[in-house]
Amino acid sequence: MTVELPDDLVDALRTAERVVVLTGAGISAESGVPTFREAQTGLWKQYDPRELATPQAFARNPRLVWEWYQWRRELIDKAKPNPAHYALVDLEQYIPSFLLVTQNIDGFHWAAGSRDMIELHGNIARTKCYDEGVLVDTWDDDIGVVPPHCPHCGGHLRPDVVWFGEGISSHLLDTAVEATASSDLFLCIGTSAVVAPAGSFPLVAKRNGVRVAEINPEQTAVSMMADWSLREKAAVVLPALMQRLGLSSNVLGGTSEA
Ligand code: BV8
Repeated sequence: MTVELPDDLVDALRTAERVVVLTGAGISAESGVPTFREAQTGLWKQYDPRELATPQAFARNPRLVWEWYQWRRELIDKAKPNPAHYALVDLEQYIPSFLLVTQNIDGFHWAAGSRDMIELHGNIARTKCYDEGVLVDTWDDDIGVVPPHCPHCGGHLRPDVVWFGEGISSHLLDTAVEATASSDLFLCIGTSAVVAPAGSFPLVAKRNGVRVAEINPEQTAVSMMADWSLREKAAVVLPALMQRLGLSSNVLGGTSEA
């Protein structure tokens, strides 16, 4: 599929020294993982993710929230990174100073090979004790105890993700904001930008005179402020951008589902 790429965006990428990329659920859409906007399926159809991804929901019904994350883990385990994830690995190797900030908890960027990255909202593959906050790798998986209990203190285990209403590590936040403010170019990919504080990063870029490119099939609040707004899927645009830059090694390793 051919896609129109603005020459000045390609030139900006060619000459950029420092690039920051923000990704959201949309970059994993072509891996088959539903975004937060899309209606959930099956049993979970009746729930709004933002109602389940909260400490209050877990306090009210820990079993329901734990099982929702188990369902999502199974979805993610069956899926894999797509060409958009691999294209960002190419870009990381091409740009002198690069930082990927993802809102996603699916681990696909790391699996694709990204390393200069921040998982702002945690990672669904990690589990921690709700009470102690420490990561837990193994626990008694005796059937019927859902959520499982922490082997140290007996409290509930929970996914190591940031729920709505929970704070984000100030170190990660400061790193993301400082990198954004001092970058030459900010790419905003597959996010509705409605969730704070990540959704405000494009504005941080603009306020610091950094040009912003958005890749999203739909218009978002970022679209009006973006210097380029590419209304297209990430797994189509990113590989095409990399090929214009003469980079396409990793992309061939990606899936061909785009
Ligand atoms: C914080 C982990 C300080 C969990 C996530 C009132 C009370 C309390 C809090 C608030 C409040 N009002 C605002 C807040 C702050 C709150 C917030 O933003 N709420 C929202 C609902 C308004 N934020 C927080 O609480 C954050 N912490 O602010 O701390 C604080 C503390 C206490 C009280 C106040 C403030 C923590 C936020 C982290 C939440 N955890 N994930 C989990 O996943 O289970 S966020 C979660 O939702 C996802 O990780 C994801 O990041 C986010 C959804 O956003 P997107 O990634 O953009 O996904 P979405 O589906 O929305 O959009 C997908 C886009 O992709 C679409 O635009 C679509 O067009 C596009 N797309 C589709 N296909 C493609 C594509 N693009 C490209 N290619 C394609 N093929």
